[in-house]
Order: sequence, then structure tokens, then C-alpha cells
Amino acid sequence: MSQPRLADLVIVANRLPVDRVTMPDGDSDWRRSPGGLVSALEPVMRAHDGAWIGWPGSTDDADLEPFVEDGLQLVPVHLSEQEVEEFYEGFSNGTLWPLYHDLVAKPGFHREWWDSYVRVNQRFAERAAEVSAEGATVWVQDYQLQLVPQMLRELRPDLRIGFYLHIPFPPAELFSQLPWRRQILEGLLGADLIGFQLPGGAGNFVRLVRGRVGHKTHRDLVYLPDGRTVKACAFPISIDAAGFIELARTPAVQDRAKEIREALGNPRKVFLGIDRLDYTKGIYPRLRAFAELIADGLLDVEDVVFVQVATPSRERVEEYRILRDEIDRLVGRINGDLGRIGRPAISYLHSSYPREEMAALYRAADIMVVTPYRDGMNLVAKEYVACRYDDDGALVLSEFAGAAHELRQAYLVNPYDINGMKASLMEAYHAPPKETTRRMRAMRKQVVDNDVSAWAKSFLSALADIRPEHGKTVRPARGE
Ligand code: GDG
Repeated sequence: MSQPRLADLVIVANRLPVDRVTMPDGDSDWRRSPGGLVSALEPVMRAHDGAWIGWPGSTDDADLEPFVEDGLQLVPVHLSEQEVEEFYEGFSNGTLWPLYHDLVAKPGFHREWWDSYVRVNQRFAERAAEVSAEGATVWVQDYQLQLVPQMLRELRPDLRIGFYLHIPFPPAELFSQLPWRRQILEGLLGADLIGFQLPGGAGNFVRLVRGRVGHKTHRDLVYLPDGRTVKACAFPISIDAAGFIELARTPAVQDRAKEIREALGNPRKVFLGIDRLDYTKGIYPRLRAFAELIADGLLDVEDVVFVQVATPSRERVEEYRILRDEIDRLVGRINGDLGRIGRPAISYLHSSYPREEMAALYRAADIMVVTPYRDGMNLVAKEYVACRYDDDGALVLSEFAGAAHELRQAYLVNPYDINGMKASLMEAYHAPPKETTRRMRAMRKQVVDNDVSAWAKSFLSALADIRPEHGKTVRPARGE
């Protein structure tokens, strides 16, 4: 394999920030995926000659060499079909995902999945070791790669290593079910700084390290026997707020928002849900609550509609197939029972859309409904808030989403409490404009003041501060 240039900043994530697209002439090319992580890290990546290590998303790319796309240096890690099944769909999404989300579904514990997780993490660590310059900063992302920090430290003790977990970190009572709990904790402790969405996750981690690994801890610090100190604290992630506001203000998006409302029959109020079709997102109870309000006669399909976008996700994992069938059946039953000609109660879209269409949907919706059973943050809630540049609209938000800790002025709900959700949906529906404006203004200030670039800067500068004696520091340059 050809050697890429050595980089001072290396991002290690399960996926590369690009998708393969097939051109009209049949050739294939790469297109940048629109995620907030890429836009947040792009300026700092450019300033520090950064590299991004990740899986290109298909198993056909075994011989793919490192390449440069749109100025970003990308280093592919190959996964075989079996590794996709065991490491990605298996251990990552069939074991860790449900375990870290309050056991909303039952995790599978399979030794061959774990073996594959170890092997793939080792491969990522080796790639990171190869492309990092002396004293470089390496930032490992998310639950698929929790062993990489320690594996990488063994290969390259000179590196400064950060880790960020995008999903919740569970309490000891749940985490302790994991047969490989100690290996995961030790894997993470290879990092100098471990970032979580919320202080609660950081606290869970430190308590577990004290109890299960036996290291000394004090507040957010862990003291290792080799003299290293590891810091574990919260860095709530955010969105490219300015980018969303700019997009929402474009005439094309505004026109499209009008068009969407017209296509829906110009209802008095549009309710909206946008989620990956995932069992953690609480799509089922939210649609039930809305349907009951119609059945109770408190809402009328002549006045309201619920638009639910469910982006296809992890479709080869059994639980996700079951969920899809459940939601299909529920929507069919609700529309069959409660809809009228040209007036379905729920307009259900199982599809993904370009960013412009997402912004138009956010602009078209009067009430955004985000009701996960458990969610690390939930960026959809923040995107909706950013797009409401005239301070109107209401957000109904689960108290179990990380975002609820910042968006205190949302209508907060417990997704397990259908009656409570019905009451909050009605409160948001009847709220006078003065009230919704007051709430939205406060939430918008929160999102605009704490955007994703502030998140990346604060993580990287905390990482630079931990081992100041250590080689070059990667600090975002001013004005980025
Ligand atoms: C994980 C954690 C944490 C969705 N459908 C389309 C589309 N999206 C975009 C949204 C949003 C993102 O995907 C989803 O982010 P969420 O935060 O809502 O949820 P997860 O995917 O579960 O993300 C979560 C996050 O990581 C970041 O740390 O907040 O808690 O679970 O940006 O806009 N984008 C486009 N078309 C779609 O159809 N273009």
C-alpha cells in the first residue's frame, strides 16, 4: 500500500467522510458526505495537514489506496463482508448500540463478534500509527473504535490521543453485563482525553474505572499506574448553525417550504419528525400519541398532519427490519382508521433527502417532535432550532435526549408516558406566538453560541492542555 504524507492531525472514524457515487457515464466517484463532523473539522484539518482514516462503506474496495478528495487526505481501511457482519452490524450495532442506549433492545453477546471487533480495531490503530507524524494529535471517534486508543498508544507512545463518544455512556449496572467490559475500559484509557456528550456519561465512566479496573480517580481525572493522567469530561456536540441558517434563508428553501405546506393541503399546523429509522428514536410512541389526539377529537385531520421522515438505516440488522414493519403497520392502521380522502393523519416517508429538503421541512413545520428513549445528543432538534430564524415554531423534546440539557425551553416529554406526551403536544399546539417566540429565541441563542466548531475547538484545546510538554500542540488557528 502506498504511504500517505505524515499528518499532524489524524481523525479516526468508522466511516470516511465521503460516499461512492455512480456518475451518469457509469464511472464512480466520491462525494463528501454532508455530516456536521466533517464541516467542523475541515478548517482545522486543512490548517494542520490532517488525514482522515475510515472505512469507505463497501467491501469491494480492498485495494483502495489513500487518496485526496476536495483537499482532504483520506486513508481507507478495508472491511471484509464477514467483518461488516461481525464487527459493524454485530458487535457495534447489535451489542454496543443497544447496551449503551439503556437496553432499549436486547444486546447480543457473541464471542466471534468480539473477536472481529478486536481485529478491526487493531487494523484502524495500525493505519493511524502509520500516517501520524511524530507527536501528532489523533482524535478517535465513537463506539465502533473504543479499543483503538490503547492499541495505538502501544504502537506510538509519542502521540497525543483523544477519543469522543457520540452516544451515551451507560451506568455501571448496564455496562457491567458486557463480558468484555474491562477490555473496553482499558481500551479507552489509552487516550489522554475522553469526551462524552454529557457529564453523566463521563461520571459513569470514571466510576466504572475506579470500581472495575481499580485505578485511582479524582473528579474527572484517572491516575494510571504508569504515571499518565486521563481526563474524562463532557463536550456536548452541536451543528454548523451558521450553515443551516444560511441554507434556510435561501429563496429556494423558502419556496420549497411553501410548496411542501401546499402539497399537504395547507393545514393549520404541521407536526414533523425526522429520524434515522432506529428503535432508540421513539417514533412509535410519538405517532401513537398523535393518533390518540385525533381519535379523542382534540385534533382534526382537516387542520393538522404529522410528517414523519424515517431515513433508512442498518437494514440488514434484524431489529431494524422488525422496527420497520412495526412502523409500517402502525402508520397504515392510523391512516386507515383516522384519515379522510386527501387527508392522511400521518404523511410517512421512508427515504433520505438532500440537506436543502431537510431545511425546507424544518421551515415548513410548526411543531418539531423529537422523542427518543435515549439519545447521545440529537442533532435534528438543534437543526430545527437553527432554521427557525424568525423565532417561531415549537420543539417537543424528550428529556432523555442529550439536547434536553441545553434546550431547556423545549416542551420536554417522557416518551414512555403517552398521556404526558399528548398533553405536551397539545400545549405546543395551543401555545400563543408570544410564548413560542420566547422559548425559541432562548434556544436559538444556545445553538448559535455553541456550534460545532466551538465544540471541536474546545475538545482539541483541552487535549492540547493535557500534555503540554508533548511535542507540537494542535490548536485551531484564530478565525477558523
Ligand atoms: C449519533 C447519536 C448524536 C437524517 N436524515 C437525513 C439526514 N439526517 C441527518 C440529520 C442529522 C443527522 O443525520 C442525525 O443526527 P442525530 O443526532 O439526530 O442522530 P444519530 O444519527 O443517531 O447520531 C446522536 C450524533 O451521533 C452526533 O454526535 O447527536 O445522539 O445517536 O444531522 O440532519 N441528512 C440528510 N438527509 C436525510 O434524509 N441530508
